[in-house]
Amino acid sequence: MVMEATLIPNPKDSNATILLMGLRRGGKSSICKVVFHNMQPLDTLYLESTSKPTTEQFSSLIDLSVMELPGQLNYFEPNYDSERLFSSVGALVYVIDSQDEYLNALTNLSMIIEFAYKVNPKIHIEVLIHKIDGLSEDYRMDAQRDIMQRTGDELLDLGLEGVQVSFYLTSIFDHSIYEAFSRIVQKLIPELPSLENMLDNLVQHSSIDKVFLFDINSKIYVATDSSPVDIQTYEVCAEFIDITIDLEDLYVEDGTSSHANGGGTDGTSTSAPSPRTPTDLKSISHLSNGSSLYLKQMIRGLALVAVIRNDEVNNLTIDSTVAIIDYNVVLFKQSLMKMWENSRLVYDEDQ
Ligand SMILES: Nc1nc2c(ncn2[C@@H]2O[C@H](COP(=O)(O)OP(=O)(O)OP(=O)(O)O)[C@@H](O)[C@H]2O)c(=O)[nH]1
Ligand SMILES: [Mg+2]
Repeated sequence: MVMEATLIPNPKDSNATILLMGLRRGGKSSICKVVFHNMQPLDTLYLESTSKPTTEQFSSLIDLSVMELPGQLNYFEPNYDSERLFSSVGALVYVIDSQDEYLNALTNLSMIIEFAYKVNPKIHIEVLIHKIDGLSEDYRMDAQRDIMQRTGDELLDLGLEGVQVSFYLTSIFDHSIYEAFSRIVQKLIPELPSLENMLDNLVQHSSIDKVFLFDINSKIYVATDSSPVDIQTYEVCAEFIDITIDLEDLYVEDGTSSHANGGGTDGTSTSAPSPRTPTDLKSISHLSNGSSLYLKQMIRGLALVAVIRNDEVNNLTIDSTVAIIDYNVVLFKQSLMKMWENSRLVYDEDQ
């Protein structure tokens, strides 16, 4: 399929654009590098201040653009077309440095919300209370309460009390930034309700405690079943992706890979430095607490990762449990492919 590149954003793609804003040194570039380029958090220390708007494209279940508007820019000067910009984005992510004096940031934030909301009432407004690694547990809660309260007051003054704003406590030094970005990206995926339904279905028919649909490269989850997300479970599942890929790499020879465990199909791998995209990753690992981790690659750089419980209640051996899950996961993958083709079709017809 041939995709035409155009300079003007296609309005149909528009809600897959995320705009990152916030004062200087807040952490916008760092977030981008860590989440989407696997940069080590400590290496962000050496990042230079961004001097002009920068856009990066990421392809996952949906094609995503992330655009950083540097803190040193004044978007409201007349020669900057903020109106067009805001009308074409799906989410505004505002980064607040919680280790710094944040009152200026809050004034800036409400000014931006007022403008963005006027131009684009459907925009999702997401606030990251960032760099919380430097704050004590108590202080985090206080900062969050204070920031939410003040933002609410400012919006009330502006007559914008109906505007929905979501807040997240984040840091690039732990998984909180991935968790926040997962939730933000999910709001931009039109197929989310069907995906969640499909995952709930899978959980109901297999001995699965929790299942995520991960973007392999970024470790963002684009969907999960409707049971609550526990950050530790998320961490274990995200790390399982890395372990699986590392193991896979060990077994790569001369451009063909034979799989470390599970699976059976041979995948092809491209040579070294470019990020490898194996085609049929699969792996299972049994944990000491009796449960197991299950990973299977899906379409478009996605992997399904599930926590399987020890199903002694139903007298199932782990092998038969896995056989059932294998079967259901194949069905899930087929539905996913069908759903994806259908959404492409609609998209193409509309062109
Ligand atoms: N402690 C801590 N420091 C962070 C975190 N995220 C980013 N930083 C640091 O914050 C500093 C500034 O980060 P940048 O990503 O350059 O900030 P920016 O928002 O892109 O700044 P401008 O481009 O000037 O608008 C860097 O030294 C990062 O290492 C975090 O979660 N915790
Ligand atoms: Mg920057």
